[in-house]
Amino acid sequence: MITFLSFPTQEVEKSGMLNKTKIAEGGRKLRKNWGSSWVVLAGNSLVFYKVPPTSVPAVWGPAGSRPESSVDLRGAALAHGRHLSSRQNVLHVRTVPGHEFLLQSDDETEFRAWHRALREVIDRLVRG
Ligand code: I3S
Repeated sequence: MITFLSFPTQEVEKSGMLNKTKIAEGGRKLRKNWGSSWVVLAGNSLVFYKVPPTSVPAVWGPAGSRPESSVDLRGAALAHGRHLSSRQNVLHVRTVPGHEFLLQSDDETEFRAWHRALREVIDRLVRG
């Protein structure tokens, strides 16, 4: 619920837990550091939260909805990341400023759903 409050005017296309690691920042390669995030795909952004909204204690209030980071998907490239990791079900996203990250799910159905949702949003953003 808190997540939805963060996107009052944008439809949430998809949200869920994914494993994530950043592999490049502004074109500069980074060492992998896999961790799990609650990921929300809405508008032209992919937004990362430390925890899913249901596990945020109510006492935290609005601070609980503060994202860890977000990514502008306009002009981004999306590909399967099989050549970049030994893990199964990895997606590779590269943004226009040269930030790159991998998203991974052990659940193949969930992986396919993320792949489809991201592809649709990125293609729609290209069409304008
Ligand atoms: O592509 P790499 O660099 O072989 O990825 C692995 C390493 O980053 C490794 O860390 P150290 O080099 O600090 O030991 C990670 O623990 C692995 O998870 C990385 O590989 P996968 O295949 O899980 O993305």
